[in-house]
Amino acid sequence: MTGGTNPTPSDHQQGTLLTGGVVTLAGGVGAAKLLTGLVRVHPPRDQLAVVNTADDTVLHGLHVSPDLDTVIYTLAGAVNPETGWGLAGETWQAMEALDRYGGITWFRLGDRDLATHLYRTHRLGQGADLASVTGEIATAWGLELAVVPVTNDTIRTRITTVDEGEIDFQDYFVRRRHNVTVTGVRVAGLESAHPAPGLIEALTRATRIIIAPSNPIVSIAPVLGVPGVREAVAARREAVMAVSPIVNGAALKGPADRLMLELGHECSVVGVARLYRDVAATLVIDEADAHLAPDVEASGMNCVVTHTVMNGPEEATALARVVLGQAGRGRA
Ligand code: FO1
Repeated sequence: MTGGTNPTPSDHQQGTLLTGGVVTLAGGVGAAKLLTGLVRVHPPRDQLAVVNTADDTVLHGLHVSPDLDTVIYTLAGAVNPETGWGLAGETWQAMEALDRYGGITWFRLGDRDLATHLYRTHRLGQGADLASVTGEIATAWGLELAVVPVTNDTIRTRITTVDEGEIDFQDYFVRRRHNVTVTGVRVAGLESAHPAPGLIEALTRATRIIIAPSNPIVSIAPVLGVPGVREAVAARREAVMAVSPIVNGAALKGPADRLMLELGHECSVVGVARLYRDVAATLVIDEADAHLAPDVEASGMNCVVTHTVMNGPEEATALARVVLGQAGRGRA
């Protein structure tokens, strides 16, 4: 049973037609913001967002892909501006009804957002792969930029905590509000995962590869960790520009700062440079960290200093121009 007619993604939306162009490695909210700028300054049909799926989870039997949905909803102009995830103007009647049964309500799925998870789960159950279903969802939201999961295979971030041992990522991130001490992070399923179809070719041909200002440990590391992806990105190192998610020693959103410290990394743009220097030639840092530019360069990366905090589309667009227009050294 199919119901209606499923959206037909273009070949580009399937990630197969990219003949150059811009590839962005993406987590959720920070990446989505930068992408809103990138589509304003470079043709979206010449761009591919490669999105982390290690945050994905199954709740109520439904496959939820938070980072994919955050990127799609944001680019469609439909995201909840207060949270950065979920849909604007959402209602919560299903969660209220679920509460009656004592069902899982700590991970809040809005009424309209639920339709995305119902559709995705149904299509996966029909045998479609995640990249195809993502292409259908992105097409239905009117996106021209291609959005692909890094892999069609199941990868899941597992967090080792001091008090409770290993727990699921969303258990850590949402249920415990990442307010626990972490001693380790691993991504289950990585070793046997395959890059999404067309991804390695896209990385090989890209004119520019951008590492979005996403969490380097739980968003970008799973993307780079899919076998073949890190090697393909490193082979294009000179074309790779990373944007630091750490500004003035702190993460703008989420637990990247705390995680970096707990896992033994310096929580600064220099710590970020040490994580990315093997795969990226250039690190874009915020003006607040301008004094650390020499240390970033000493660690082996070119450094571009500019305004990186994106509070709206204008700032995202300005950052996108820097990321696309300046590959060399010095200040923007
Ligand atoms: N984040 C929360 O902090 N609380 C939630 O209840 C929540 C629900 C949710 C539903 C759908 C979705 O796509 C994302 C959702 N997120 C929620 C965000 C999310 O899980 C995290 O921000 C990411 O996984 C980290 O990138």
